[in-house]
Amino acid sequence: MSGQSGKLPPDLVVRGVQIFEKFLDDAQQQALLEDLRKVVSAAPLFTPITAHGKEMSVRMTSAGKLGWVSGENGYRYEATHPRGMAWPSIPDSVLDIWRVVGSALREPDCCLINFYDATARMGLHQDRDEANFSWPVVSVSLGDDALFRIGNQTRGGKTESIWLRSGDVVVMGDEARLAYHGVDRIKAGTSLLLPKGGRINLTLRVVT
Ligand SMILES: O=C(O)CCC(=O)C(=O)O
Repeated sequence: MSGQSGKLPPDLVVRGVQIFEKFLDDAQQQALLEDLRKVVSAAPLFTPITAHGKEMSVRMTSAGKLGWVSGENGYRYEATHPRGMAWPSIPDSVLDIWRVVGSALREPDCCLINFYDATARMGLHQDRDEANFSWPVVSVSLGDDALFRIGNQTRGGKTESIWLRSGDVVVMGDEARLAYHGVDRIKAGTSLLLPKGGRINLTLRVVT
């Protein structure tokens, strides 16, 4: 079964990863940002700690039934924020994106919100803490440009990189669902969306 609706053709496909360029126009990005501000005020950003005890350079929080957390007990989904409260609901403006490029059959359980300042990055990894890889992962970029690296289904080998810009949406499904991916760098000052600069990435996943 493929969770993808497959209705809208992507602008670019790199190793099976679909890229919808400027999927969100400026007004939609601004509206999304307003919704995310409410999420972050209810569930503040925190600095995750890796399984090796190091601070990650991104700050993060989540919306949805489950949120992604990390620490010495490993990487996992939890029903509550590290401070104990339930995660806020995923805003409709976010779910609308999922319904068009992800799946109309089921909603995501988790919307992970990553905030990158100009020095933050994310190492190459697979998204594999979910139960069923037939559902796609959908990711949304807001703010400064990010150099996004796409690898293979297994660690190592050649990789390809593309710049993701504010309003771009990426879908990793089917053969690309378990592709290694990461963010090598943020190009500061490339977007005016976030008043203090930086980049927000939303990652939508079906977890259970
Ligand atoms: O920031 C991005 O574009 C990718 C984020 C990501 O890979 C993740 O949260 O697992």
